[in-house]
Amino acid sequence: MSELKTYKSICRMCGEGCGIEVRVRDGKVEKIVGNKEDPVNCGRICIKGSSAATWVNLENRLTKPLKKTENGFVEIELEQAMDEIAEKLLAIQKKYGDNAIGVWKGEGIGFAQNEELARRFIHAVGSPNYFSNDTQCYAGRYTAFNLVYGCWPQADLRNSKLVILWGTNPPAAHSYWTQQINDARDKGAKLVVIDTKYTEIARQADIYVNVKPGCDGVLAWGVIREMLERGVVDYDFVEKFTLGFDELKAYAQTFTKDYVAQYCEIDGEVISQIVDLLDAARPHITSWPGTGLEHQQDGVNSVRATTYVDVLAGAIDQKGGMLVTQGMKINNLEIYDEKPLLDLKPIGADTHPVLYHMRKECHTLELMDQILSEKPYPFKGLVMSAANPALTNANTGKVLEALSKLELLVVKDLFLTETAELADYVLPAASYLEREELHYNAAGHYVFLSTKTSDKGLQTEYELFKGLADRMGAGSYFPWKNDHELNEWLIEPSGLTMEQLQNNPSGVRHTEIEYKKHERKLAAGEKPFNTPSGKVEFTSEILKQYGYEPLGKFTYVPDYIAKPDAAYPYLMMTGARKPMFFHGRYRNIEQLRKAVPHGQIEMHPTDAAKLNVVTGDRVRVTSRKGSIEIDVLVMNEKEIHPGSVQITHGFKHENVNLLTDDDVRDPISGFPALKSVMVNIEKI
Ligand SMILES: Nc1nc2c(c(=O)[nH]1)N[C@H]1C(S)=C(S)[C@@H](COP(=O)(O)OP(=O)(O)OC[C@H]3O[C@@H](n4cnc5c(=O)[nH]c(N)nc54)[C@H](O)[C@@H]3O)O[C@H]1N2
Ligand SMILES: Nc1nc2c(c(=O)[nH]1)N[C@H]1C(S)=C(S)[C@@H](COP(=O)(O)OP(=O)(O)OC[C@H]3O[C@@H](n4cnc5c(=O)[nH]c(N)nc54)[C@H](O)[C@@H]3O)O[C@H]1N2
Ligand code: SF4
Ligand SMILES: [Mo]
Repeated sequence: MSELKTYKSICRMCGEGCGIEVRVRDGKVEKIVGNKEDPVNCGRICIKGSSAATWVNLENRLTKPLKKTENGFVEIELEQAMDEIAEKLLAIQKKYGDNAIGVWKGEGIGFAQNEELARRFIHAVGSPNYFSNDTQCYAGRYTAFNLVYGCWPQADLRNSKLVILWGTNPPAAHSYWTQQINDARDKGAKLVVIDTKYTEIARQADIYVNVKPGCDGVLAWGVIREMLERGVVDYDFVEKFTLGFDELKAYAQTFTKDYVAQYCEIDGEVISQIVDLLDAARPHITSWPGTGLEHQQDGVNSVRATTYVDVLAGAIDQKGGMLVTQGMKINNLEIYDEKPLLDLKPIGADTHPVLYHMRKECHTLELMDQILSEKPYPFKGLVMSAANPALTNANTGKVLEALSKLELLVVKDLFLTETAELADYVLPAASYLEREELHYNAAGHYVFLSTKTSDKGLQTEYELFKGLADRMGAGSYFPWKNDHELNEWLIEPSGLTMEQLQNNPSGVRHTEIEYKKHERKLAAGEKPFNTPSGKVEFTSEILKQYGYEPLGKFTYVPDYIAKPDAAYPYLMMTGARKPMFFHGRYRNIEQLRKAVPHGQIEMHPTDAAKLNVVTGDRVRVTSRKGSIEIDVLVMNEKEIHPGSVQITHGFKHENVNLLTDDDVRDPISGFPALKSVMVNIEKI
């Protein structure tokens, strides 16, 4: 008799955290459907979510640790692999210094406890070098938001009356947001989309603005100027709760409609139309900047300028506005207070001090340079989990050279990825369906405990870090016997119990949502916002402290405008999301790969005519960093600017990161400008 069990859990095929129902037959995941009781996705899941049943059961899933020998990889036992890795890490520290090793957490395990475990581990063994995918993702926006509001806010989309999307395409990237935006629109909300491509969401917008890449800051300042002129400003909020309004007013003067229209190559009237919508909807306004802004040289300041629009409209911490997050009270795994290790020079903390100040994030691009130059100190050993930088980090050529130079590279993954191929040891990972973990939905204040739905006997993230720490003399930092004990300890301060979470797999609300907390705090004599001044900071005290311009000016003009190069006449954007893939992932799921089997370069019909190519033809794309061959996809006239092209990353044979620059960066976050790369294109 076969046995069927069903579990309610949380999907982690991407970072959205949709509720799922997992059907497990005889210990094997058989089918995944949406959990209708989940308050976030309300039962709907995407193609990646349902494909997980195929993904975790793929034939070539890693099950045994691999060790690289002269004859290639050989399988070894886990205990032996862990013993040898720990011994080598200690030997490197002894020979080169405690900071010669580091840890790198990728998107595959997300944020929350897995990120914190990696941070805890590396500090516990005496090195400050924690790296992650977040030096190309999220941390730029996190920095911008925190400089202004002192938190990473949440857009209360469902209750919003106006949604403004800056360089983000939810139907591809954030599926349940699309549902929430649709719910709001059913109640009359308006939608503005600002994007360099006529995306799925742009097609639905009341106003679509086709802005020139990297120029969103200019448009936002144009909107700010008009809001000030027309008095579309919550003066009461501005007066009580903001810092730097006079500087903002003075600077905005430059951004007349004509100036903005010319700079952004748009119709200036659109600014008045946006301000009309802002006026009608305020304060129930949500806006969201995506990677379209973050992956530009003016990323942090462009995002800051978009937040100024929300602040002036009075949307901060309003129902249907930008909510100031109240996280769940949990125990902190990080040990930065006890062991800051700043004297050991966290990599990138000197070149990008604001990022380090805000995020305690070392810089992966700086790491590559440091491995190669050994300056200011040698870096020799890296433990990486759930990342595939050979496909995802800017300037792949340098990534391959640097990672190959390490004395020890350990990669933990479900599959033998392009990065794992470079490793000295590869550790098979338990997937999210094979471990117990806490998940949070920040906008709704929900917490979920995901379940171990099946057990392949593979190592979890906690077991990796505990196992290494035990062997390296830092076991006291990992006293919990297993993931369950760890989770129990984590939630202790919340007042919730594991039983409560287990009995409510569709989520528990940890705190009621409170709006306008700044008013209560002001009355109680507390700091209304978690910034140095306690106010919303148009002019940032932290930036001032580090010698940057305090106001979010459009200071960092993209290279393609400031320093054009005739040898590379096309402007390439990269990384526009496809619903069936996730960065380097899921090309190994046949039904998804079939939908888009190869990478493609998307271009305007005019450019295609100039190059004498049609869809399916092959071209060579060359940048200052490298060259790839790729198929052409000619877009509709309206879909993309003439002169601009787009390539999605994550394809092994058409790896666009062979072309991206690692040295064209946002000066505050140090993020690479992945969405404006100058290239040449030739037919082959
Ligand atoms: N299916 C799928 N979903 C994902 C991911 C995935 O790989 N696949 N990745 C996840 C991750 S880690 C992240 S960080 C998020 C990212 O989420 P998003 O940032 O929403 O990603 P995209 O949907 O690619 O949206 C970026 C948009 O920016 C536009 N753009 C490019 N340059 C500019 C510019 O200068 N200005 C403006 N206004 N627009 C510009 C592009 O045309 C594109 O439509 O997605 C997450 N969701
Ligand atoms: N050109 C260009 N490059 C980009 C971007 C872009 O827009 N343009 N976007 C950037 C962004 S926003 C991001 S976030 C990064 C993401 O870059 P990465 O962090 O490299 O993300 P993935 O390619 O998804 O790789 C995740 C790996 O984790 C593995 N994995 C999945 N689940 C688990 C697990 O439970 N445990 C372990 N140990 N492994 C697991 C997967 O098999 C996969 O190999 O890419 C960036 N790269
Ligand atoms: S959007 Fe898709 S992949 Fe992401 S959590 Fe939801 S179902 Fe899973
Ligand atoms: Mo990301």
